[in-house]
Amino acid sequence: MRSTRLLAIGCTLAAITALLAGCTAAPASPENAMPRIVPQPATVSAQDGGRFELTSSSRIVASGDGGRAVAEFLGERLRTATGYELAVSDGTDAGAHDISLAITPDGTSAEPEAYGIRSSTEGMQLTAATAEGLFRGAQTVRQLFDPTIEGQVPVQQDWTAPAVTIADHPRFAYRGAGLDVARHFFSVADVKRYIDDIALLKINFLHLHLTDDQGWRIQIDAWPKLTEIGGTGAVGLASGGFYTKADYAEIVAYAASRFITIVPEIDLPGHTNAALASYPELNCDGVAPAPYTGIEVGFSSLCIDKDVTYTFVSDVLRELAAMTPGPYLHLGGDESLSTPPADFERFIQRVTTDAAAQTGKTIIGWHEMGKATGLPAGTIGQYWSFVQPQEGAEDETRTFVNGGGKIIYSPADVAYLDMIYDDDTRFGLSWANGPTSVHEAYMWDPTEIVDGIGEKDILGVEAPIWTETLTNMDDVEYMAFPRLGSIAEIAWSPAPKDGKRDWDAFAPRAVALCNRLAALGVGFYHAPELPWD
Ligand code: TNX
Repeated sequence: MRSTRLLAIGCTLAAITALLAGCTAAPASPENAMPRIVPQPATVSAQDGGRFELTSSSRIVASGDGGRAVAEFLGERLRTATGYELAVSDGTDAGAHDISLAITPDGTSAEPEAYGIRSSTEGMQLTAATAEGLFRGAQTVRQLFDPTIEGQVPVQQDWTAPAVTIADHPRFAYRGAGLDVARHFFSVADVKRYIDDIALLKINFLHLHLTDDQGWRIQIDAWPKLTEIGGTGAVGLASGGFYTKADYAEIVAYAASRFITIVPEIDLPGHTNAALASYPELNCDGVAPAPYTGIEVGFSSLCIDKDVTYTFVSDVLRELAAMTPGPYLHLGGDESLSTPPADFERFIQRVTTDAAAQTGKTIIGWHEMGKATGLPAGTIGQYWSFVQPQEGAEDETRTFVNGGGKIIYSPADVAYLDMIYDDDTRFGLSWANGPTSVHEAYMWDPTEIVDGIGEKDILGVEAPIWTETLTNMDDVEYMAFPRLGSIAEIAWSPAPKDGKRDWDAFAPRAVALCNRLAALGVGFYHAPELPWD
């Protein structure tokens, strides 16, 4: 009785508001039913008819190699808030209230991450040619339901999804998030938490910045003091830490369960104070510097003319490659401001063609690596200059493409998640053209940065998060969200029509993302430019 009356008052108020606004309430149209998904799928069409409904007897029905694991993942996400059992079963006999996940090889394996969804009163069907495609599609399935479905306690409400047909695939093969575990150390549990966060946005690479002046975070058996000495500190008074090989394997495996590949970075030849402090013989003068706990960059360098430098690099890269199943090793190469330019070029050329080449991995380097000639064909450049390139950045970036490689775009003024949002942000840096709003993080396109580098030359987009000022995962999540949503959409969704990105279409979806993060217990920045509901 009471709720009917409240409903009646609510309807009357809505009618009065509509009258005052000089218009009548819009009829329910397919448009109104559009689900709010980040990143926006390639095509979504709303269908007539009723909504798909989950009930207490709904099942998740899986078929195909690897389908069951994705079904378990989805079930785990949806069980707590619904309070439903959502039993996973093998087969194809799904009913009208079941979600079916099917791997159906269709000969189009050229696009392994593509998937399709049909949802209606007849059931919800997710199909893909690979388990990976199914997993990406499962992130969309989550977002077809109200954000509260991600809640950590049971919630009493109906759980329905709009009737839609979705066909989706990524624009770029590489959609990355970067995490600096060197300035501050993040535990295995922290990294797993971030992996879960980024998986929702269909991110498929996690770049771990494992070494820097302040810390060396990965066990290397041939050089144990790297972690014994170089792993102990961090920025300021924070304590350090490092990953044993078992820890690293655990991270790699957890990421793989979310179809995310780890890209390890050993930053060379600058950003190496932690290594230099661990082994005096790596220094030109044979004297180990003190550990570093500040946040300056550009003061350290390996000794380019010593043979031991190359033994060191070769041992580190060999061990790192052996523990990394993914195709890439990142060798850094940025801000080597205290390495004389000729020495820098000689070092990069020697290391990339010898020790790194011997690992069999594809090398990624920050775009300054493009100063060196003779990079192995196919070396990938990661661009960190601005949307308006700084001097030299364009030529350096083109070097990789001229050598048959591709580019990952991480323009610092729009894609660095450690930049402050506004002047009140309580941590973060501002060197990359000041604050970076969610809007700025969204309104750019990787094809518009370096002349001559177009869609086919671009491997993808990555949003790094540097941790000079970020000490824990709450800080990291606050800086990442919702801006990582902006970046993920640039990386996954089709190129904007006529080159124009539609902020007004994105903004309500960013709000839905934040609501979902809130239900998940993930922190985010309450951006004033978003249309909060
Ligand atoms: C630049 S640009 C860096 C990092 C810092 C970051 C802080 C580049 C590849 N490196 O060393 O942590 O700025 O925003």
